Amino acid sequence: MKKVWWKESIVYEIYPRSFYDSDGDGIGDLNGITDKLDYLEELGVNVLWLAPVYQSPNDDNGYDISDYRNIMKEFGTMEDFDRLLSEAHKRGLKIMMDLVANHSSDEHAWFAESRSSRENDKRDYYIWRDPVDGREPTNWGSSFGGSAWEWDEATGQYYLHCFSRKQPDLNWDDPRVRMEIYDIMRFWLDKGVDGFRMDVINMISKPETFTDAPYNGGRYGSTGAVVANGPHVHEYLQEMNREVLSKYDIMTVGECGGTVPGDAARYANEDGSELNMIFQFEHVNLDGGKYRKWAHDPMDLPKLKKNLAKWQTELRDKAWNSIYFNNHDQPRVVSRLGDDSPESAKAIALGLYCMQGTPYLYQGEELGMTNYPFRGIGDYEDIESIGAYRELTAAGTGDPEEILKSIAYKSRDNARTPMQWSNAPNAGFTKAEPWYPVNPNYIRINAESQQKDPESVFHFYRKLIGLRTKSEYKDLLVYGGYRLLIPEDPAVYAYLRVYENRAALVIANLSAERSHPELPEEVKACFRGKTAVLRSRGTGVFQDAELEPWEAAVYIAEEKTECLC
Ligand code: TEU
Repeated sequence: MKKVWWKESIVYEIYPRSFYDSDGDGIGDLNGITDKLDYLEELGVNVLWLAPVYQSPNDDNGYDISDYRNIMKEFGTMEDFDRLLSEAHKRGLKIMMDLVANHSSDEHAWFAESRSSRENDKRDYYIWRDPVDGREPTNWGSSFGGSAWEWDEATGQYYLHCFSRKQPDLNWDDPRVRMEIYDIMRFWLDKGVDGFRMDVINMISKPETFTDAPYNGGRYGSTGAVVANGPHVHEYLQEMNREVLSKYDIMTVGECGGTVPGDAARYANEDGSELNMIFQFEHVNLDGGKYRKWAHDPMDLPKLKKNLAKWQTELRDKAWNSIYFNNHDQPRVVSRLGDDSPESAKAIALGLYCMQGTPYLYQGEELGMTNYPFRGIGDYEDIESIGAYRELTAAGTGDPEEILKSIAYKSRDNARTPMQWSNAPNAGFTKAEPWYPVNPNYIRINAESQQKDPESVFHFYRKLIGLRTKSEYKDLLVYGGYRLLIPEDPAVYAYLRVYENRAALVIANLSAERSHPELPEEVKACFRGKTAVLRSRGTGVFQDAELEPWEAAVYIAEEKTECLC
């Protein structure tokens, strides 16, 4: 397996709107990120993924871009961006931008031209279709509720928008569109940007013919089922790689919902002809229910462990994994897999981030920031949550209280509350009225108090990151093999990592109860008496004893490990 810097990196996603407000308008900004680079350097991450910072009307908080070559006014200026990039590089921090190329904003100049007339030269930059039997061309639903088709009276056709009606899908089958996107990528890479996270990149190649999609509990067909992994997606990514990516030493990760390991082995293959890695969604969809993600059932740990193990083993030597449970679209993992306690935050982190693959942290995860205490639909800002409530209640099949409970548990707004810097008003995020409410638990959960507390979640993450990036066990944790242990245990996630003569036992009690896992004899023999190189709590010496609630540890062995392979 080739060794390379992006496999050995730890990525930290920043949602700029909620990170730090330096100019007192209640909205996070680029200078605010620059002001916090020392904090990120102390944490030990080495790549910063910026959620979109381009000009946008913010219908979907920046994922609707109206000008790909200019900075969103609320976030600052291009000079502010250049300063952030320069200051990050001075600290050895790389910057990864968020490329949103499946769709633009309807306020982009391209769409203004495309919609102006059927004969306009840019008409085919987007996807227009005639009505079928006087209505939408297919039954496809938007991810944000309603139909994926919007009627345009002026030209008598519908345009496709897999997301909001203000996010028209670009037509990647038109080579001019592809060349426009490649030019935009070169613009940012020539400024020194270190890579791209690519938004829903496996949706860019639409099917040759548009037919109805299967229903999945909603009023509309499931668009993802017919649009993901389209007929030309690999052709287009290989072209992007030849035209742009292969010419720079950068990192790329494609957001690819609806993929299985076989797909990832193509998108993120080791021969480097497409992307470095992908975000797949199987593990974060396991606790879905009748309404897809909108459920609040607890995660079934044996199901989760087997799914994680499947990706660890089936990509081995074929493609590279990303490891995540948090981002700007996911609820807080300490509320989803833990019990909001700092102990559970540490145990989850150790269990997740000792696996093979590049870890992706999300702002505030390193503090154990939790879900927000929503009171009702009026508390939400996210277009997806509001759309889901409208869609689910309109369908008339669910109890509104149950629906609200599910939305509270899974809403993307849980991840978008302002970063909690201190116990000052508004958690030190802003001196103005914040664009979105701060989680009231900031008094207890904030960076300033945790930086002073060596036992805090922050310092646990810092030590865990150091284990993967600076310690003598770096190659073991980055490149080592993986073997799942005790798959049926309902509470404990345990696995081995093996590299040359070294082995690591990673064991995490992901429950609030004491637990006594039945590890295989050969494993116990190999690690008995070893002292943990990192532990969340407990004695730190491996013995065949009960684990405390949320006890997690990493043990290393360097002899008799051959029996573990
Ligand atoms: O998300 C893709 C997507 O499918 C989202 O609906 C996401 O997977 C879902 O919310 C998780 O349950 C990307 C961006 O990450 C998201 O923020 C954007 O809203 C979306 O694309 C459109 O650009």
